[in-house]
Amino acid sequence: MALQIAARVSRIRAIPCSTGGPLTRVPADVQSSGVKFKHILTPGSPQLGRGAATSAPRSHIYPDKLSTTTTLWRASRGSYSSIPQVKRGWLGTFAVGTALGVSTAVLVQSLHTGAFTAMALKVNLDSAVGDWKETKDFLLSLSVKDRRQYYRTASSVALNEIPVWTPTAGGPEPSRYGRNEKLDQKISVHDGDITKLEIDAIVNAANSTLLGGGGVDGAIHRAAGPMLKKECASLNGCETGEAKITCGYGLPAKYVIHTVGPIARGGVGEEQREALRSCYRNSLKMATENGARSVAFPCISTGIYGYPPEQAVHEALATVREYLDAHHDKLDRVIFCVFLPKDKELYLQNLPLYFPAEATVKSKL
Ligand code: AR6
Repeated sequence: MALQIAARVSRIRAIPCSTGGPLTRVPADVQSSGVKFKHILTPGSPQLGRGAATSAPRSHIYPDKLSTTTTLWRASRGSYSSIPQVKRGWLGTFAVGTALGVSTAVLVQSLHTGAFTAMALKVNLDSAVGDWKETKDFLLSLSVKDRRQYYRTASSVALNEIPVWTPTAGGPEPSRYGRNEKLDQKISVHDGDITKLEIDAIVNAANSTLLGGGGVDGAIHRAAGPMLKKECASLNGCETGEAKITCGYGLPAKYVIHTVGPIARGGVGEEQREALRSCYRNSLKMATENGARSVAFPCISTGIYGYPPEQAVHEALATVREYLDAHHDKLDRVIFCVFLPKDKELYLQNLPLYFPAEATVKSKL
């Protein structure tokens, strides 16, 4: 089959080029199928200039530079737009397939890839117009490299740029946990904007409507673009302590895990403590159930919801430590993303209590 295609493609190449225009090199039967090979950039197509790894070949793609198989493969990766507009693209794929004597299986495959190429042309993460499910399926099918061209931010921070925790001596208080060097390698404290992290999942400190708000929630929705709210609207809200997952859309993070922290303006009791622990536990569970191996948390509830940060840090660290003890094989990294200098200080001060330098208890790993 590959040989058949190669033979047909070489027939295309063998036609003398009389006028120099790209389509003059394509035989009449292929031209009449409606297939154009020239790259088409439509409004809402991914921005050029970003995602250097995939943007270079985006213009002037002619058949004499691509074999049919690589055209289909590239289309299936969603990275190149070498097949034309939505309607003509699918019909064209059929017509070319027939002309080339390609099997039904390949035609079905090419229809699928044609659909994804059409999707690549349609994706506009600045607009709320369009089907969030299609957009989500498309974005989740891409590799990180291919997804970069859809980021709505000019700067992002990759996982390998975030250092892991190096245990320090800590204060006089003894740790209840043992030294576990493998777990230390899975912990980071990062100060900065969570919306910039190019990791599998970031956690959102949302409210029970899941329809956006202020603080980190507002920042995540602004950075992801309006499709995020459309998907959130389909989730029927979220209870305090629970977690729900969506696509990250225009964010460098693949997923957003939305959790609702307890409101603690009236003080912290066991109910608030347990709810905050549930936020961390359920978010990690949601991550592992969806194959997300790197997760970043903001300091849930410690802003608008008024949970004292010096108390919240203990619930966060204890829950993550216990989850990692039980599920160390399912996660590569948990990042505490701190936004305020005092939160960074709190995490660095308290991490030795939960991820200590000394082996006081025998490691389970
Ligand atoms: N990156 C990382 N952390 C951030 C960012 C950011 N871009 N922006 C703020 N923070 P808050 P809550 C930190 O108020 O207390 C919303 O309206 C911030 O410094 O965002 O759980 C929701 O819709 C603080 O440490 O969340 C809810 O109605 C932490 O994020 C309500 O606020 C959490 O502060 C939730 O309140």
